[in-house]
Amino acid sequence: MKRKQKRFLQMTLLFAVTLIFLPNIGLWSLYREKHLVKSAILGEQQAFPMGIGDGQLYPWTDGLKRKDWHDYESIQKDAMRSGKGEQGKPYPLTEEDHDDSAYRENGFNIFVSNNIALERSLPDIRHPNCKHKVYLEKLPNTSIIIPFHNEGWTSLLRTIHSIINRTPDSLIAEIILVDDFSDREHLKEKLEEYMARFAKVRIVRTKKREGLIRTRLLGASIAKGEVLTFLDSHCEVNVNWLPPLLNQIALNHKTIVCPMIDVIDHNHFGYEAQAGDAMRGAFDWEMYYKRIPIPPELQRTDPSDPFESPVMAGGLFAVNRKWFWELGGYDPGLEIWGGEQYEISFKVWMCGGGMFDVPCSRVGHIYRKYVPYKVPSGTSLARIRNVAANLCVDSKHGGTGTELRLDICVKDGSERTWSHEQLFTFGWREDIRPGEPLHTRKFCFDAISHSSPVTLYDCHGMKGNQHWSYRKDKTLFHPVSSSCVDCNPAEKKIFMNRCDPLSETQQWIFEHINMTVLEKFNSKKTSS
Ligand code: UD2
Ligand code: MN
Repeated sequence: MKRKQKRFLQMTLLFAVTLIFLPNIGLWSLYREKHLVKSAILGEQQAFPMGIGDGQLYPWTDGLKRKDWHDYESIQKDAMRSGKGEQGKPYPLTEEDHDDSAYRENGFNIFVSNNIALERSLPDIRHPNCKHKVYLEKLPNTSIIIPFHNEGWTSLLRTIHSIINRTPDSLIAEIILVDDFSDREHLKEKLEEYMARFAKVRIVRTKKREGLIRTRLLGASIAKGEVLTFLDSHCEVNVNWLPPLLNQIALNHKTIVCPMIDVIDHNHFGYEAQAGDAMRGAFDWEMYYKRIPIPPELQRTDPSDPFESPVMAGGLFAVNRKWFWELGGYDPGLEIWGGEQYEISFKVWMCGGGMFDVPCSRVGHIYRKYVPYKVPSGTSLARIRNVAANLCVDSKHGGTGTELRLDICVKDGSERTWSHEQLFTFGWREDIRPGEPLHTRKFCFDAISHSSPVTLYDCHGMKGNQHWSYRKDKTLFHPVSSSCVDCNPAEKKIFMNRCDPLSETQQWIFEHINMTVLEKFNSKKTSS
C-alpha cells in the first residue's frame, strides 16, 4: 500500500511538472517560429535587404530597449555604387602602377588610393547573424581619435568619409585628427580647409614629433565624448561598425572593445577578412603580436557574439573615457611606435575589466608594405660601412641562412633603405638585426666559428652565436668565438677572422646611430 501511494505521488508530481513546463515550451517555440518567420519575410523585401529595419524598439528581459541601428539608406546608396575599387574590389593594376615610387611615401600604393573614390563602397562580410542584431536604444556617444604622421591625402580622407557615411551622427561627439608633427604640405592648411565641411571634425597638432602613443594621448586629453574610439589614419569603417562596440561598453563600462580588423591590400586596395578571421590576440616571447585560433571550448554558440581576447592589436578600439583615465591612459614614456597595446591590455585585465573582440563590427586597415616614416634619433638604427671597402653591409635577399654581403652604400630615403636592407637595429639582446626597430624582420647576424661567413639566421635572443659587440677600435667583435668581422672588398664577402684592429677591412663605421644607444649596446662589455 505504502509503495502504491508513493508511486501515485510520483506520477502526480511528474504530471504537475509537465503541466508547468509544456505551455512554456509551446510558447517558446511559437515565439521562435514567429521571430524566424519575420526575418525570413524581411529577408526577401527589397527595401530592407539587411535585417529587421522596422524602426521598432525591442524590450529585453533586462528592461532596456534595443533597436536596429542599421542605416538602410546609406546601405542602399553603397549597394548602387560601381567603378574601380567599389564594393572593396581590387583595383586593376598595370605593371607601371606597381612601381616602387607609388609606395615610397606611405608604404602602400598611393596611386591606387588616389584612383578609387573617397566614398567607395565595401562588401558586407559580417557573419549573417549580425544583420539581425539589435543594440541598446540609448548608446553613449564617442570621440573618434585619429593620430597621423605624414599620412597620404586620399587615405586620410577616405578614413573620414567612411566614418561620416557609415556612423549614426548622434553617436559621434567629435572626430579628433591629431597631427604628429607632419611635414607634408597637404596636411596643413589644405587639410583644415577640406575638413571645414564637417562640423564635427577638429584638428590638433603636436608641437614636436611625439610618436603615436603620446599623439593618441593628446587627442584623448581634449576629448569630450563618453567613449574614446581610436582608429589609424588609413582605415575604412564598414557597415554598422560603431553600435556593437558602444553597446558592449554600455553594458559594462570596464570594457575595451575592438572591431575585427579587415585587410585593405597595400597594392590593389582589395578589402577582405584576415586569414582565419575569428582568431584572438597573443604575443610571443619576443613580444611580437600575433593572432592564434580560439580554442573550441571557448568558441561561442553564436560566432557573431563578442568574445574575450587577451591582448589587442593596438590601433582600433573603443573605451569608456573615464575608465581610460582611471587605468592611467598610456604610459607617456612610450616612444614612436609599439608596445602600447600590451600595456593597455594588461592593465584592463589587472584592473578588473575585460577586453572583447566584436565580430559584428568590422573596420578595414591598410597594412603597409614597409614603414615609410623616419624614426628620429634616440633609436638604435644604423648603417654599417666598412672603412677599407667603403661599402655597406647589405641584407638584400636576406632570409634565414643567407650570407651577408657588402654593397654600395645607398643614400638615405632611396628605395633600398626604405625597405631597410642597409639599416640595422642594435637591441638589448645584444644581437644585430636588419630592419628598423618598428617592424623588425626577425633575422640576426650569426657566425658559427672564428672563420665562417657571417649569415642571417632566425633570432633566438640567447646570445651565443648571435652575440656581438662594437669596440672602440671599430671592430665588430664576436665574444663566443673570440674573433672579429672581416671582409673581402673585391668579392664583397663578409666573414669571421682573427681580430686585427689595425686592418682596415676589420674596421666598421656605424653611421647615423645614436651614440647613447650604441653605448648601451656595449654597456656590459669588459673588452674594448
Ligand atoms: C599597429 C597598430 C597601430 C599601433 C601600432 C603600434 C593596428 C591596425 N595598427 O601598427 O595602431 O598600435 O601597431 O603598436 O592595430 N603615427 C603617429 N606618429 C608616429 C607614427 C605613427 O601619429 O610617429 C600614427 C600613424 O599615422 C597611424 C598610427 O599612428 O595612424 C599607427 O601607426 P602605423 O599605421 O604606422 O602602425 P601599424 O598599423 O603598422
Ligand atoms: Mn596602421
